[in-house]
Amino acid sequence: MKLKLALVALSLLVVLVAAMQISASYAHFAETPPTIDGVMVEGEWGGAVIFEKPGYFSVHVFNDFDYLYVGFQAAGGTYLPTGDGTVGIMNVYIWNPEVSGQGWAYCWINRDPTNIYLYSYPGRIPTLTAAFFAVTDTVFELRIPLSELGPISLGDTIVLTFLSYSEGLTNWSTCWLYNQIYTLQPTLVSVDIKPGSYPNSINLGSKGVVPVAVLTTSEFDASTVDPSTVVFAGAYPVRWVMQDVDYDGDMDMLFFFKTQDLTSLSSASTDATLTGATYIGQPIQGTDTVNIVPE
Ligand SMILES: [Ca+2]
Ligand SMILES: [Ca+2]
Ligand SMILES: [Ca+2]
Repeated sequence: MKLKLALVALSLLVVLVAAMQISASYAHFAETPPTIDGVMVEGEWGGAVIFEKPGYFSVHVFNDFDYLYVGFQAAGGTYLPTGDGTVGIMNVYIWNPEVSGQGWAYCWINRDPTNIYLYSYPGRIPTLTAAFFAVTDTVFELRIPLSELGPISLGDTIVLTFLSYSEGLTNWSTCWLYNQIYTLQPTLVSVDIKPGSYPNSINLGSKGVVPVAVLTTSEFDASTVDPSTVVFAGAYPVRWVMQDVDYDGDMDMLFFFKTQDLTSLSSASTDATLTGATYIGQPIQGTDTVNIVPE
């Protein structure tokens, strides 16, 4: 029965998703993973993006290099749209739009914390290794390995769909459905330290500047980077310019950093990382090798 209901819900979902307007949002990288224990405590989900369906629920979402984290809090003490006293069912679909029929994570929740299912597609088998708890009927926390979402990289988008209905529901117009797009953080960008030169030798005793380029590629437009957010090896840029540093016909963003400001580099460093964000708040990160030479 549960399986049948879930299947009905899924086919309904496919129809409804096509008709829904999906809004995009961006979040921060999870520096500290939340504790997956079904209790959302102050600060634990700091930095996550919050998706809200007012009067129904709020969802916190963020990720790190390995996992997607979802924290769900029902607003009215129930998943149900009608409050009709029957068992409330909550389906959460987390899917990778790049693949069809696979790379889905799916969980089925009702108010009985022992009656929770977590699946991946294809096959609807409980293969997910995500830790998962729901200790009340209004909160759950979820951790899903990105590797279970099929081929996906940081910077790609996934879709989260929340579907709530009553067990035994026959009138599907009373269920509710909520979609959100989430972009996995950060977007990895191509960085070239000392464009045109290799190895990227840096003398930490130098009084000069180190040029570092964020390259424009078919996937990323370097002109979208907000220079005021850029940090490289502990340093803020002292100036920047749009320039085609790799002579491939598109403009790259070239930053200059005072060598003396590169405080996170030492004689043992073999690479250096640039972080920042685009003007719409999408975090970016890129790394290149360095060759630290004696002062
Ligand atoms: Ca927790
Ligand atoms: Ca270089
Ligand atoms: Ca270029």
